[in-house]
Parts: sequence; structure tokens; C-alpha cells
Amino acid sequence: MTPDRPKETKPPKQWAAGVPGIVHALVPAVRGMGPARSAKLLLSMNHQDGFDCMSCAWPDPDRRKPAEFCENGAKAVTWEATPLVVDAQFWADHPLDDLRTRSEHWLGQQGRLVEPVHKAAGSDRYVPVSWDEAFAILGDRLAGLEHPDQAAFYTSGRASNEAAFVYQLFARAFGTNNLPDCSNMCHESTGAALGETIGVGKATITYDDFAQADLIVIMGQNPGTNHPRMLTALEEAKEHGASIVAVNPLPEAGLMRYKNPQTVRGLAGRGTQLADQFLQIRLGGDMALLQAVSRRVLDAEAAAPGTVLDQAFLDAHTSGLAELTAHLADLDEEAVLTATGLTSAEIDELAQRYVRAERVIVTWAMGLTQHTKAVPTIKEIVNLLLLRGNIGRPGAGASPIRGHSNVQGDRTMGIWEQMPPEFLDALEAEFGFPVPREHGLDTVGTVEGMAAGRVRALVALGGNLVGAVSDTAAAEEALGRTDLTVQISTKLNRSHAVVGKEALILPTLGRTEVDRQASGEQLVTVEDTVCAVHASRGKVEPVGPGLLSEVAIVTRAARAVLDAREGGPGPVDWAAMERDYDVIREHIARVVPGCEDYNAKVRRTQGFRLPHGPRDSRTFPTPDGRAHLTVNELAPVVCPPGRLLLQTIRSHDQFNTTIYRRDDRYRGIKGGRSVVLVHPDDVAELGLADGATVDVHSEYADGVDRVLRGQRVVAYPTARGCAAAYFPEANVLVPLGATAETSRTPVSKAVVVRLEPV
Ligand SMILES: Nc1nc2c(c(=O)[nH]1)N[C@H]1C(S)=C(S)[C@@H](COP(=O)(O)OP(=O)(O)OC[C@H]3O[C@@H](n4cnc5c(=O)[nH]c(N)nc54)[C@H](O)[C@@H]3O)O[C@H]1N2
Ligand SMILES: Nc1nc2c(c(=O)[nH]1)N[C@H]1C(S)=C(S)[C@@H](COP(=O)(O)OP(=O)(O)OC[C@H]3O[C@@H](n4cnc5c(=O)[nH]c(N)nc54)[C@H](O)[C@@H]3O)O[C@H]1N2
Ligand code: SF4
Ligand SMILES: [Mo]
Repeated sequence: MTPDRPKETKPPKQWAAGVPGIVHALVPAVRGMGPARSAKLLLSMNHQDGFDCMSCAWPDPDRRKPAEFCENGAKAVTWEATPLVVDAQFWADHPLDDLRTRSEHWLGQQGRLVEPVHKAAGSDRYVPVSWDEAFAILGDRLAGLEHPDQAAFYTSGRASNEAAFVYQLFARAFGTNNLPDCSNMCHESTGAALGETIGVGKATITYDDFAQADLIVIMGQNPGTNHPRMLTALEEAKEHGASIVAVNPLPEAGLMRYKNPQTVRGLAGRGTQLADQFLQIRLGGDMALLQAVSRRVLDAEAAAPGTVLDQAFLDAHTSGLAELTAHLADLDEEAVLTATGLTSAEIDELAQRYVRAERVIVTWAMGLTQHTKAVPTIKEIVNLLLLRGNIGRPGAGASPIRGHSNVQGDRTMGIWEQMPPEFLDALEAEFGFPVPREHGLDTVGTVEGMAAGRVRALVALGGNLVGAVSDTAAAEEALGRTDLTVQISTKLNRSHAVVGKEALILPTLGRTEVDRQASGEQLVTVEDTVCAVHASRGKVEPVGPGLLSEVAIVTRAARAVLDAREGGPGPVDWAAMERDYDVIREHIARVVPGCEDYNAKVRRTQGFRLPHGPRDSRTFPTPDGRAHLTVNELAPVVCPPGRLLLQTIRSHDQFNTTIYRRDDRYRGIKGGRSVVLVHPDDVAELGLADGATVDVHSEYADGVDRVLRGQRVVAYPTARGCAAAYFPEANVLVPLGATAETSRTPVSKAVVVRLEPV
């Protein structure tokens, strides 16, 4: 792909949102959708009788404002609800060779997909086919595989609970647990760490806890861009007296100051200063920082016994305190300072804030999960919180902030290659077919399987697997080796251009659109990052007459495949589920823990909250019923001299692999994405200059030269020794095998690189 360098760059912004936020939300909305459609959609967004924002997983407050959306939510709606469609002529004009030269930005701009298309083996282009033909091809090819494990069923986190439930049912009725998902590349490390330590892999807080916290520590997360309405919750928390600490290599605008566009002060004034303390940490330094803070907490307790730790809580509910205390007694402060790039005084200040605060929330996202040591790092968050009983009481807790709007719900519904036996038992009891028990493939495993020829067919419910996963060249080659790829999607992306020998695109309704089935208009349900489940109802007419919902596509695909294979269709009544989603929800109620009486509960005004032992009653569903303080060996990333540690980040104008515009307003980048952000002193030390063009080479033991060409160097106030470039372009730099311990999440935030001038 040709580099896309911006012509000039400006200094980063010191504050987020305000008037420009509104303008950036509304102008493109009205331009893209027209005033009537814009008003209808934006005002019903995140409201009880409207649709759930399809962008991020940030929760809704109980008391909603008339406009309950942010700039980036508006962009997501505008992108989906465009009246522009990909017509039949497009497929004639654009063979795959041509599509492969196009950028993600261009592909996404072509409009909504409205008819199924098929690329035959040996052909160089897609041609429109009827739905019946599409399902017949799908049924024939999947039924023809030698073994169900030769297929993988990928999911991106936008699918509704109903679509996710029927999709995992389809995969398991077909006979495989190969259910990789975007979560494997996202919060998998969180699930692994929390599951092991507290028994539940989800946030231990509710929305209201933010307003009750004394201290909120935001680690490895950029809420101003990725969860913008979180800034409103943070502003409210500050009004209630909370202090905020941001731990980040970048001084992200949204962490510094917020001008709430819904208040007078936000529109006209200076807004609210958010972070009281900013710790500009080196990439991958968080585990060392957390250990150093816990060590200080333990030292304070030793100096004044009985005054610092929540001993009653520790005795009643946890294990491992003695081991942790002994381990941290040997912590090497010098190693901590090297790993974090911070001073002892800065760490002292955070520790003092922590000890002074009665109620502490720690939030985190990709800055923590996409590291080799991600899982132990998140376990150190749990250690720190447990020491003072900051789990399972108001205003306190562990708060991973999920990415995709329903990524958490998809997991709850069974989208996971390693669902626990209890879930599989319940599925088997409900539907009466033998459910496969062996763990399936995760995302990296699926790509490896395709490369090795073991995975011959890929079905994707949304997403852009080849665009999102690491090692682009290897992943594209692996995809190309499969017999069939099937993409169920709203819009084009790289995964429609890089395909198997045969390929299908099955276009689907988006969340903004009314979903009508034989029994009438349907609602779907979603779960946000704090386990709140609620309904979502489309508001506008579908962009094309022939579009099917995700549920309809999945249930019809299941029928086509199961009918076509030996042994017959099996016991599941797929047609009943397509006709009326209440039927799906009745199954969910009987299979998914915490979803009893689901149809009634999701129709309540606020929906309902899934039960959560640690949050609700300090009940920890671990094997011994206790929360575990854990001992984790410090092993900071080593970056050789003359090299930088590079992270891959999102711009303010993208949603994952969807590029809305080629700008990044808060970081001062305009009209291009081929940049590498480097500290000014490092720019000088490397003999480069701001604005220079470089090739970025990553360095791994496998000796393969992976290179991101033609990036513009931007002198930027990041932590020393660190750099940043945009995902997905920078995925070319990360080998497929570079994954986090335990969770196998690609290590996208600590890539050793060398910059070579061109
Ligand atoms: N507009 C928009 N919204 C989105 C998305 C989007 O692409 N666009 N994506 C959605 C998805 S799927 C997700 S997962 C979330 C992602 O939300 P984020 O996790 O906020 O996304 P990233 O851009 O990956 O930003 C990571 C942040 O962590 C910091 N960081 C990186 N490495 C480290 C580290 O080692 N230590 C610390 N302390 N900080 C570090 C980076 O500087 C950056 O601020 O957002 C969701 N929401
Ligand atoms: N280097 C690097 N790589 C990363 C990351 C990183 O920080 N750095 N982040 C990782 C993370 S956190 C994630 S979550 C993954 C994201 O991986 P994915 O979830 O696979 O990718 P997306 O770009 O979110 O997928 C967007 C596509 O979904 C389809 N789509 C949109 N809406 C709908 C819908 O309503 N229904 C259906 N069926 N399809 C729809 C559209 O075709 C759109 O192009 O990427 C990961 N990759
Ligand atoms: S914060 Fe997230 S869920 Fe809320 S409107 Fe913005 S993008 Fe949508
Ligand atoms: Mo994500």
C-alpha cells in the first residue's frame, strides 16, 4: 500500500470535545445522511426506545440527556446509515486485483453492501447471486469438509446477543468450537487475569460507582477518542470530589482537560481539568509501577500496623498476602525506575493518593492488554485493589473498558473457543445434540491453521480479520490458502479483498435499521462494559430491500449447512428463531447463567444487570472461593540502544480498521496516516528531524525483515524511548507469534523498531 503522509502536523491539543466536538459530529452526519435521518437517528441513540450506539461499549447513565451520544458515536452512525450503496456495476468495475490496491478508507467509503455476491474459484471478481444461491453454495461447501474443525467461525464485537447466540449454536451444531473473535486481540488478557484472580472476567463496578469514587486511575486507555462519554462520567466524578490519575506514555487530550459540549462551562469556558496526576510511563512499564505502589502500601502498613490494609477483608476473602508481601520486599527500585521511566517521587505520590482514598477504581484498556506481560500486569491491578478492599463495595473496583459495543455480550452468549463445560452442558440439555468439548482455535490459532492448511473455510460475522490481526503479509497469505471465505457484513474492508479461493459476501442490516421478521418488528439486546443488558431497536428503513438481518443470515446458513450434510438437519428449530427473536431469548434464558426470565427483563426501561459475585456480595467463584493475590515476576521489555519501543494506536477518526477520515484532530495530524510519533529528544538523538521520512523496521529473533515504509516523523511529547504509529497499517510489523502469555493476544503495544531515513 502506498504511504499516506500528512503534508504538515500541528502540536497536540490540550483538551477534548467542546464546540469542535459538536461540529465534527453534526456536519458529517447531516452531509452523509441528510437532516431528517440525522435527527431521527442521533436523538434516539442510546435511549430506551432507540438503538444502542454501535461504536464502543461505554454504558448509559440511568438518567439520560436528550442527546446521549458523542462525536465518535455520531461518526459510527453516519458511517453505517449512509444512503450510499454498492451497486451491481461496482462488482463489474472492480475485480479483486483492483480492490486489493484500495485503502481501508476507500473501501469503507463505497457505501453499504446490499446484495449477496459470490466469487467462484478461479474467477477474479464477485458477481451478484440470489440469497438462495448464496446459501446453497455455503451449505454445499461446509457440508463437504472432511471434519467440522476445518471451519472457523470468527465474530467481531458488534453482533447482538441474539445473533451471537444463534451463531455459536450454529458452529457447535456443525461440530466445532472454532469460535475466534476480536476479543482474542482485545481484552482477552483481562478475562484471563480477572478469571484467575477473582473468578469473573468482567468489570466489578457499575456506572454509578464512578460518581462515588475518591480516586480513579486510568491506565493504558484513551477515553477522549475511544470512549468519549466516559469524560462526562469523569467530570461528574470530579464534581463529587474524586481525583484522577492518568498513566500513559502519551498526554492524550481527553485525559487532560474536558470541555463538555452539553454544559455552558464546557462550551464557553476552560472546561474541567481531568487528570490531577499524569504519569508519563514507558511502554510496558505498568507492571513495575503497580508492584512499586503495592510495595509502598505494604511498607506503610508495616510502619503503622493496622492502619493501611483492609485486614478484615483480606482475612475473610483472599489468599496469598504473605507470599505477595515476601515477594515485593525484594522489589528492585532501580529496575522499577528503568522500566517505568518515572521518578520515585512520582510513584510515592500515586501510592499516597491510593492510601488516602477510601474508594478507588482502576480502569484500563489496550495499553495494558496488548503486551507480553499483559496478564500478570492486570493481576497486579487486582493485587493493589485487594490490599485495601477495593473490590465489591460502592465507588471501588476493577474496570476494564471494553472496545466494541457488544463484545462483552458476545462472550456471555458463548462466542469463545473455550467456553466452560457448564455452558456446553446447558447447551446440550437445551437442544439435544452432542456439543463438541475440545477447545477450539482463537484468532491467532485460526490464522496459523489456515497457513498450515488445517483450516479450510472461514465464516466471519462482521469484522475485518485480515486487517485487524498482526503480521499482515503472513495473514493475507494464510487467508488466500483457504477454500472458502464468507463475510457477513455491512460494508467493504480488506477482508473482502483478500479472500479464499472461493468467497461469499452476505450483506446485513445494521443496528440503526428496523428489523422486520414474520412475527413483526424485532428488538435485539446488548451488554455494555459494566454488565448492563438492554434492548436496541432500529429506527430507519433498511438501506436496501433485499437485506437480511444477522439472525436471519445465520439461521438460514445453519439450515443450509446442516440440511446438506449426512445425518440430516438435527433437532434445532432454526426457522422459529428467525421468525421471532423471543424464541432465541427463551433459549438464552435457559442456557446462559444470569439470564433467567430474559424476555421480560430486557423489556424493562433500564434493562437489567447480570449478576456478578465479586461485585454484588464479595463472593469469588474461584476453586477455593477466595480472591487471589498473586506473585508475578517482573520482566520489563528491553529495548536495545538506538532502537525505540513502538505502540500501535487509534486515531480520533477511525474505528479499528474503519477509517472515517485521514485525520487525528487531538494529536494535530491532518490529511494522512503514515506517521511515527517520536519524542523530540529521540528524534535528535537518532539524527532525524521532525518531518523526515523513514522506514520503520521491527526487530524480532526470527530475523524476518518486517517494514512499514515511508512514515513521516512527528516530534511528539511521548515518553522517552517510545514511539507510536497507527493500527491497522502498523500490523505489518508484528509477527503472528508475538503474543501475550496465557491470553495469546497479539503484542501490539511494544514493538522494538529501528527507523531508517529514506
Ligand atoms: N473512536 C473509536 N472508538 C473506539 C475504537 C476505535 O478504534 N475508535 N475502538 C474500540 C475498541 S475495539 C477498543 S478495544 C477500544 C480501545 O481503546 P484504547 O485502549 O483507549 O485504544 P488505543 O488507541 O489502543 O489506546 C491505548 C492507549 O493506551 C496507551 N498505552 C499504550 N501502551 C501503554 C502502556 O504500556 N502503558 C500505559 N499505561 N499506557 C499505554 C496509549 O498511549 C493509548 O492512550 O476502543 C473502542 N472504541
Ligand atoms: N496493531 C494493532 N492491531 C489491533 C489492535 C491494536 O490496538 N493494534 N486492536 C485490536 C482490537 S482491540 C480489536 S477489537 C480488533 C478489531 O477487529 P475487528 O472487530 O475484526 O475489526 P473492525 O475494524 O472493528 O471490523 C469492522 C468491520 O465490521 C463490519 N461491520 C460493521 N458493522 C457491522 C454490523 O453491524 N454487522 C456486521 N455483520 N458487520 C459489521 C464492517 O464490514 C466493518 O468494515 O483489532 C485488533 N487489532
Ligand atoms: S461513548 Fe461510545 S457508546 Fe457512547 S455515544 Fe460515544 S461512541 Fe457511542
Ligand atoms: Mo477491541
